[in-house]
Amino acid sequence: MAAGDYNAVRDAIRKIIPQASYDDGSAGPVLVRLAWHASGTYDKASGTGGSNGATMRFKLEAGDEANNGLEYARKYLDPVKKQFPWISYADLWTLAGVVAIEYMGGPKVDWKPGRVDDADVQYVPPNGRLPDATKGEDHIRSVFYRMGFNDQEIVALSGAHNLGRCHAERSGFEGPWVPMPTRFSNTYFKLLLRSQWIKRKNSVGVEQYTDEDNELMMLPTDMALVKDPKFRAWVEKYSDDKDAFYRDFAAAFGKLLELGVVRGPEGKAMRQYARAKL
Ligand code: DDH
Repeated sequence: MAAGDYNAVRDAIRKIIPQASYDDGSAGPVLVRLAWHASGTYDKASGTGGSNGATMRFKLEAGDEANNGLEYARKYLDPVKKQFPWISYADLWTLAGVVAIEYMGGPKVDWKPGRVDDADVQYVPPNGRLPDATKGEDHIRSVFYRMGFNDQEIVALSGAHNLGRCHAERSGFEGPWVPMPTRFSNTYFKLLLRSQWIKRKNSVGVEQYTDEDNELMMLPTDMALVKDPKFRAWVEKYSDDKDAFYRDFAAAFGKLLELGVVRGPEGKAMRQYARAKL
């Protein structure tokens, strides 16, 4: 297989998405979360964090409790890496998110290769940069503004909770947000606005919001999106206008994967050692 044949890599990723013995028969959602957590450590002010360097290869970052469960995503991608040893982990993890979104019926997200795995353990960003689901709108803003996102982009990105589920043993929360968690859609926004959400303790004693039947859930941070008037305006927009959501999600997710990726003239990412060193 020719080095640089990203279409062949995309095909191989599509093949590992159906996983009969895993969540809802699909590795798609956890692959999306891997791409997001690999990128969402970015800090605009210092230029540190982000997908370049694939620092989640190191225990120090993989062990951040926010990353619990992402070992499944990395494990599913191992055979793809073996098949295409020339692709960097940083490119593979981000590309897998993009392929999974499209596979599950979501929009096409622009993706560019060129990330490198040159970072060593000293480039691991501090634990705790990813959002904490027990918190509210101020916390959400401080985390996403740090990356360089605005309110509209925050809500668009949050629409990824149309996919997948929470696992008590990973995050303390449990259950899916929507009835079809392996189909990309704007149902999450519709449910946020239309359902009666009841605060309840789940099976491990953690407070979350559930529907009347206790089948679907919302995190405290999800509820903050309807409580805060500025966020809520975007939730209403994306609930009514699926095309706008798909377009804005694709733009914001594409931007997320590029955070901190500084490319040289040939498109290959360069680590800005002086700035990035923590
Ligand atoms: Fe999320 N997310 N997320 N999320 N997320 C969880 C699962 C998934 C927060 C907390 C959690 C985004 C934003 C936030 C996905 C994608 C994205 C879980 C459950 C928690 C907790 C983990 C587990 O138990 O396995 C919080 C807080 C925020 C926030 O914005 C404040 C964003 C921006 C994305 C994105 O992809 C752009 C996906 C997909 C999942 C489902 C994973 C799975 O295994 O299924």
